[in-house]
Amino acid sequence: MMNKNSQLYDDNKAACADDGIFGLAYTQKDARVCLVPVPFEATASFHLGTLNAPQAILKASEQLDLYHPLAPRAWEQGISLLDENPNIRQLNQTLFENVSTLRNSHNDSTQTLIDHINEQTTQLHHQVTAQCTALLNQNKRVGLIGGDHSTAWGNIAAHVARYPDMGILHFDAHDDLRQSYEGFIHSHASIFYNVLENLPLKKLVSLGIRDYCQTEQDYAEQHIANGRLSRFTQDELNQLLFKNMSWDQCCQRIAAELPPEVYISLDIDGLDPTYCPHTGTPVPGGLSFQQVVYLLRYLVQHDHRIVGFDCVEVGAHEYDANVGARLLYEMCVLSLLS
Ligand SMILES: [Mn+2]
Repeated sequence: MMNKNSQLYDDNKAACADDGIFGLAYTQKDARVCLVPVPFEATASFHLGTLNAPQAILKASEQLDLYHPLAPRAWEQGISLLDENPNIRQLNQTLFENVSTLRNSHNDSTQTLIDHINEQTTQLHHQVTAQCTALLNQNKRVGLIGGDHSTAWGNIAAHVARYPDMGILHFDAHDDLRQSYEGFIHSHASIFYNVLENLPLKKLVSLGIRDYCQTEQDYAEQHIANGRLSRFTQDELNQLLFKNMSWDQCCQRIAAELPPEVYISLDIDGLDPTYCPHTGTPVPGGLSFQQVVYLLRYLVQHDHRIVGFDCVEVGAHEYDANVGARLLYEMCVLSLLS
């Protein structure tokens, strides 16, 4: 049955972000996919600006045409970007000032301030987890838009509870396996350490990794040995690709590591920074846009279901947001196929 909003949408008219993301006038109530913005990056360590990604992606989403070769009419099930919670942006500002104070100080009050930041980010995570859980309980598909990678926690925690057998496919230049970074337990560089330590996630498959430390390597080896982690570093992928393995064959190997239900955690810096020059921590030599799209489509064409996703670390510049909006749309549509 055609949704009333699909009758309002005219693909020969320029879309307007004022109507809603991708020019679609759905609300939380009538959309099957709900997108939760988390404008937060207080502990980001290099480029700033990813907290404005949800708004930048909304604006860039005007440019997309909605036809998708695997699911031309999937969008009629509805996609809606929810309103930002103004308290998150306020918290980001306050904690950002705390973090700046910390980075410039060398006295004994440091630990108290670190403890305060850790408490506040824990509360933020609880709040986002509750919001995502409530949406899943309404049978929505839930995507999260960061912010830095730490913001993904709430959506990941909600999905692991709802889909206990799911695996996570994680695109990133970094492992994000540090046990805190600069004292911040919820640093963007610690998201998957926290996931593996604190959630009963069965399988994490990380892809595109090319900037990591010895401690992360050791930690990764430990979880590769116990079967919870599969890791395709960029160097390992290059070894295959440069010696005549096709990307399709690589996708087959990656898909074989994943259970049928898959959550996508897309740190845009997994792509080559030519696609995301203003991301938080760009690293040259990453995946191409078409490799990422091909792999996502490969999964749904080979017995996998995309049950949830996040899109994080997108820089709030027009081009970065254009790339981010297109990958976000891809994940929205593919998650609607099941
Ligand atoms: Mn990351």
